[in-house]
Amino acid sequence: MARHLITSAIPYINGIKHLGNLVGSQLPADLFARYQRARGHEVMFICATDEHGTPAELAAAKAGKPVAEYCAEMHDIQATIAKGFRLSFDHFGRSSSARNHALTQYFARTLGEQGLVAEVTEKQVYSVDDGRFLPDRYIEGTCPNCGYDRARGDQCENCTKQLDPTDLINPRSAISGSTRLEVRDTKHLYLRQRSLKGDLESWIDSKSDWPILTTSIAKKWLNDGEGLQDRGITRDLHWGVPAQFDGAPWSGMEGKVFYVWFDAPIEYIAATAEWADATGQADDAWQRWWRTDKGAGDVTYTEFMGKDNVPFHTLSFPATILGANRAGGAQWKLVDYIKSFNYLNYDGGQFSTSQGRGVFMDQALSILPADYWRWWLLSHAPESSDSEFTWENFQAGVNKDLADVLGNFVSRITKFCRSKFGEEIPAAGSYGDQERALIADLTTRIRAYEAAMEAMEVRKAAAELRAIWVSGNEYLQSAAPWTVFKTDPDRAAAQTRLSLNLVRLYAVLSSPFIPDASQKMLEGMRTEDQAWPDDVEAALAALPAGHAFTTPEVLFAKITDEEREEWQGRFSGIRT
Ligand code: B3M
Ligand code: ZN
Repeated sequence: MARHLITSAIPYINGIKHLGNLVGSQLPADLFARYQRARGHEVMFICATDEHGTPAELAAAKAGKPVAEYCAEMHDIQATIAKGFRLSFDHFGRSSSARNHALTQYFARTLGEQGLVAEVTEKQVYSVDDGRFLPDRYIEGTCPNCGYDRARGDQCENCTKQLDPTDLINPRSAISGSTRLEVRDTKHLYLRQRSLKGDLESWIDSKSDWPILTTSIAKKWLNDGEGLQDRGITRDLHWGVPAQFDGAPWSGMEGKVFYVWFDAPIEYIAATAEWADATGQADDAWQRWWRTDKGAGDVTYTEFMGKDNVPFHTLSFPATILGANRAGGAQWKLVDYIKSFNYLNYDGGQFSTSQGRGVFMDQALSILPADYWRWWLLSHAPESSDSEFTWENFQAGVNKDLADVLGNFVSRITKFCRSKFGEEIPAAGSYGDQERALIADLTTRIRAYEAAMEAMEVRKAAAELRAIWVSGNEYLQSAAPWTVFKTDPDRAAAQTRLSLNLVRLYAVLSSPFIPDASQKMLEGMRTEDQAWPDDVEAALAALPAGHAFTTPEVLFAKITDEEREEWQGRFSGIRT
């Protein structure tokens, strides 16, 4: 039994995620976690909400709520939606947890003790009336380029020009509107990543099996232009992990917090500690996943994320780990494999949270069950390039693969058996050449499916699974027990016995993609036997003659043209 630590990028707290976010990290991570569990391995699957930083503060202010209250509410909402999509996290944590505060401060202090943290004084805009420094995007004013009067300190939304806050004409605070702004000195902590460049480079070079998308982004940031830069890891914000603790090798950080991208990946570790706390276990329970000096040496750690998150996971977070490991005490686990994704587009444009464009996770579940979305999204995952969601394509994929192929197979064979032999596996007859050919074909395909799943080739795995469903359908079509029954009922019984066993086999193989339908198939077959088909012939004898079943309800309803048109219209606009 192997041990798999699996993390999905942790979604920002400010708002409900869209389907593009879902397919870029949480959903493929869930697929992999479910697959590894189905193969009998020990899995720790972790996700959380990313609750710090300016976007969280701004969203809370917009909602008119204290930020802690806003985050608690949004966390519950995201957790409920994740359950709706059957995301099987062992724990869905919160980056604002006490565990993450403690671990973030621990890492910063340890890095400091290794001489890897520097104090840097910078100039930043201070709002006298707000009593705080303003991050660039908290400053608004008139764009010097186009005259737009609500340009932000980092960029003008109207003409897209990148700006410095000092470029703005008539600058004002986006929080209060106050124009009493001053440029003041402020001190921040910097992680000296440049002195970790050698370690990072040899570590990345040792990962010859990583996807090109992952390594190309990592190398670009490592070597482009001036190369890897030291990085500010504190901010002048109120909400976050305070940059202060006992025995710190620096002072003057009062009122400052760590930068959200410093504490967010540490939350992968902290969420595992939160899991141990929530399940009443001691520290070794989570440390055996994360500390190689505490038994994590045999853990395989895989991270899932969208391509925009790759630099933080190939450089920043590993720099934190490599630097802390230099201290020689606790030895933290580095990631073994990073699976990254391109973008999913929506109907001729981009999904956009800020513009409310596309289908959001709660909306998706309000019109169709999770399996429909899971199947379509995973079978169209944006792996080698960006991919696109269109309603036509969605309708076609669901109707063809789920309704016509899988759903039809299950319904046809169970109904046929009920009408001719009753609701139990028929005993008569034996298998011939056609069945042996099917078993050989399925064996080849199942091994290919396993290989694609192990390699996290999501689309390929979906294609193999679909081919496995098609094989059964084609067998049933050509065996035609409904015709054979008229002349040779025993032969028809053998064909039916095999086909009903295929239903159980499909339930087992399909469960990482469509867990609810798989459950229905198992319930229909009245079995809890979810053994993986290492030996296909044996797997097709799992339900013995005489075993009773219940003809299941329709597994997948087809999407009609009227529904498609209605949804297309409903989701063409902007969510408000
Ligand atoms: N919250 C960005 C995102 O949701 C960020 C990921 C953090 S992973 C540690 O895409
Ligand atoms: Zn402008």
